[in-house]
Amino acid sequence: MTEINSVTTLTHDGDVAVITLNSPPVNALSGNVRQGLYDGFKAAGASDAKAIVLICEGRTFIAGADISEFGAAAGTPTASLFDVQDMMENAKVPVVAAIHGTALGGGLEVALCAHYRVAVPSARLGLPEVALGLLPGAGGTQRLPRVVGVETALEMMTSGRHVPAPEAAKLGLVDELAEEGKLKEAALAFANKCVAENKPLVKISENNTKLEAARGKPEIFAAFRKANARKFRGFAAPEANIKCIEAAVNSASFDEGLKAERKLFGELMMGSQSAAQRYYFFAERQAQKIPGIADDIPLRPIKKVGVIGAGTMGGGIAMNFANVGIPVVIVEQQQAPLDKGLATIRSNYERSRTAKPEETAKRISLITGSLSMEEAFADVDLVIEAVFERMDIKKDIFTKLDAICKPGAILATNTSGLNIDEIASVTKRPQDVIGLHFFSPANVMKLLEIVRADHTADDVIMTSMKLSKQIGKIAALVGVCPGFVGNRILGQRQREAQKLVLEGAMPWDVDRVLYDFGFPMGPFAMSDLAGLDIGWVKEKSNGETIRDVLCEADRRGQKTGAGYYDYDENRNAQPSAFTEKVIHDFIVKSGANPRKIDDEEILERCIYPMINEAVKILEEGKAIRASDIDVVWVNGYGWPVYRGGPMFYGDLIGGPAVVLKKMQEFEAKMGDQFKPAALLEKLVAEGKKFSDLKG
Ligand code: 3H9
Repeated sequence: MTEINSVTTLTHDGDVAVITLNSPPVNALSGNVRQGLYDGFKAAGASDAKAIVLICEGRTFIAGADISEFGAAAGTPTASLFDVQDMMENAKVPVVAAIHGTALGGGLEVALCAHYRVAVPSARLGLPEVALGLLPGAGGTQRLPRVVGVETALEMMTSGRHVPAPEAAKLGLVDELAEEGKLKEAALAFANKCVAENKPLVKISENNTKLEAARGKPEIFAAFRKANARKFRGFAAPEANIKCIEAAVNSASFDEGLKAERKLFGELMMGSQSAAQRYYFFAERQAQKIPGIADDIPLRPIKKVGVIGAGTMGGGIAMNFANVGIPVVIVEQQQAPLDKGLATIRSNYERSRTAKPEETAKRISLITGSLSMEEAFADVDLVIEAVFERMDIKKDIFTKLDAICKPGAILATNTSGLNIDEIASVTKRPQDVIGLHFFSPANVMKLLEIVRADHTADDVIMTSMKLSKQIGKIAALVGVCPGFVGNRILGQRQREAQKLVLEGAMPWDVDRVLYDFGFPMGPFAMSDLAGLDIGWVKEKSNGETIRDVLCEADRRGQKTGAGYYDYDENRNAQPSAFTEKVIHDFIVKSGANPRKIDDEEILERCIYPMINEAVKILEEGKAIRASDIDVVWVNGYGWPVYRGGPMFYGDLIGGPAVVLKKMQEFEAKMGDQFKPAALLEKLVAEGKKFSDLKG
């Protein structure tokens, strides 16, 4: 065995040279890895090997370029990725990439420079750069369509989807599927076969057949853009990816296409969107790390889950666990709501069709119902209460759970704002009590706020964090305070949106500004969708608010064909003269003069107080770090990921000094609600950024 460098070895197995990469955690293409590959291929090429296999150790094949190197100061000069690819593609003997885990981004781009690819069925291949606000910058945009065709390349590159190896084999990306656990043997056998059969050294860059099929057909691209316009709205990277594939089709040569790719890659890399998306990639992973709790702390096994409440929330929560094979028992007080809840779960599964019918049936069978907490919860490892938001009811439930559940069971509440310390206080085991705040619909929404109460044990927190990953959620650990992190910040935006309307802006002006910022919809459109009558009581309504008047006129949102907006039969929204008059009358009645409010003020009034509130949350220790706040807002509230989250955005627009100045200006004009956080002033005094709040 020759040690090429600290992450690369070269061995020989008969006629085959084997280059093995081992750079945990994911064999990303750091300078060291690139140099190891370059030197490894050089040494293998200089040996008398008749074929070369590239294989990786650890959990995965190369998962891409090393994202942490992007934008960082250049270190010691090393071989570039292009040098490595050149060496592979132009090797004089067949090169076989042996793929397990994931071959992503630059990893797949390396594999596409091998002459052949062998993969285990569990492997996944893809070009997910779009999710980082980028495009494949190492020839992937030119090679992928040459293998899979233009339409598939468009879909793969703009979605970033990780394609399972069996599908990749059908697409021509993988030449042979190996038996699971026998990758090396299969790759060696394939390499020997190449030698024995004198197989050609396939260079993808030289095969234009699939591109020619799309030449002179601009309608392919036009149709793709049109079909995905909504999905791509606001993002720069999908369009740049499409342009690269167009360049592949229309360029006179591979190299000319590569030049277009280089140029567009550089533009994206320098832009703020990719900076935000790359930041966000690490933010999500950082959120899993809890200072003061070891990552390898022994976890509590969660083999069975109980849920209290078969409503929309309880049902959605239960589905998350059944989806990963964990049995769930739901308890309700009455048979009728239990039956209704279970029926809703069944129909949700049948409607969503995300799994094969037999898998769907299995998931449904994992969710059972009961009318008795005593019977259902004696052996559960985790119970999640999802009932009506009333402290007395919750306390009653937790008193019972304390008596029923086995020692060590985690007792969780899904409250979206009640004091969890108070709930825990009725039990003799407050260390086992935690908040698991799911967002509605709980089987769909990615965010999970994990709420640490005063006495919550470390292993309960870590078990919840790991469990959230298992059920496909993105979690952030927050502290007990009204609204926790997400809703507390939302409260600021909602308040300002309402106030702006009472000063002269129309709901559709506010909505448009926030929509253009990148939110999926503004607060008034959102109210119409959810129903204006949530929490509205007809008998008590006395026209005190705009909402009261709209509901009294039976304008209760989309479901009644009117709310803040008028809706046609296809639920298309139109500004409403009725609403405009209601607002006008309110302003006149208050004795104020409506004023023209420009878009800039709308945005600043909605966004700056959110940033200020986030800083207050950090000041009070209710979130660990600034980036956790961004994880909450991107995942749970539709903050556009290409703007990173409220904290990243705060730095992008000039940092704490700019936000402080604006808050002071608003405070002087409009009072206490805009009082700057003390920590905001401290950050400015110390010349720090929001991103410096790292916990
Ligand atoms: C690219 O390739 C550009 C090229 O086209 C052109 C170049 C010229 N770099 O997610 P996990 C870390 S762009 C650096 O928790 P999993 C991650 O931060 C890249 N670090 O594990 C974490 O660190 P820590 C295209 C990376 O099993 C640890 O590895 N590729 C990278 O749930 C474990 O990660 C991608 O976009 C990286 N590329 O999922 C793939 N990847 O433990 C990005 C991971 O300190 N990666 N880390 O927190 C992924 O999608 C997932 O990490 C993967 C594993 C599916 C691989």
